[in-house]
Amino acid sequence: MIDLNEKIVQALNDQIAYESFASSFYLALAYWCDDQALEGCKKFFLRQSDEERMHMLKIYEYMSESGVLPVTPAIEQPPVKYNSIQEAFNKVFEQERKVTAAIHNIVKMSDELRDYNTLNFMQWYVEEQREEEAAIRTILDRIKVIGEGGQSLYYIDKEVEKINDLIVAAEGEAE
Ligand code: OFO
Repeated sequence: MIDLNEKIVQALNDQIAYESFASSFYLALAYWCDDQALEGCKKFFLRQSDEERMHMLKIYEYMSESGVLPVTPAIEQPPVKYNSIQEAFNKVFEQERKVTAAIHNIVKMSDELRDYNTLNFMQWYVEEQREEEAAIRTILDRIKVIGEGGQSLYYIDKEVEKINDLIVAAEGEAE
């Protein structure tokens, strides 16, 4: 059993809430995409929703292994509708930037408190966020290149599906 500082326990519980919200946020996005007939984007967001749940569960396990009872957060209502796919991905980027900032904050705190277990545990999240932000940046760049012509939504959806397939393949190789 590891002793966790109270501030770290609070920050980890907050992180559980952020990951839980991220999972619901992506689930809501997946079904907004379904409603817009954007099947590629739906796949991307469904996979992302599952990943965020897994991020959340990893923190439960870490806390539990450290002898701390994790707090299951209340469910916050994510947005239901967007005006465009561009707007949706911009919101996704904003959301991930917030999560990255929270993760970096735990890293900084654990370093200051010389909690090397938490510092080590959080490294995985630092890398995961870097990868997620990079994927979303790529999508936002493709959306810009494709522009707003007649069939742009069709091409955006295909591009997002391709990026999703690459992520799934890379995850398969990493296992
Ligand atoms: Fe993308 O939020 Fe988890 O870590």
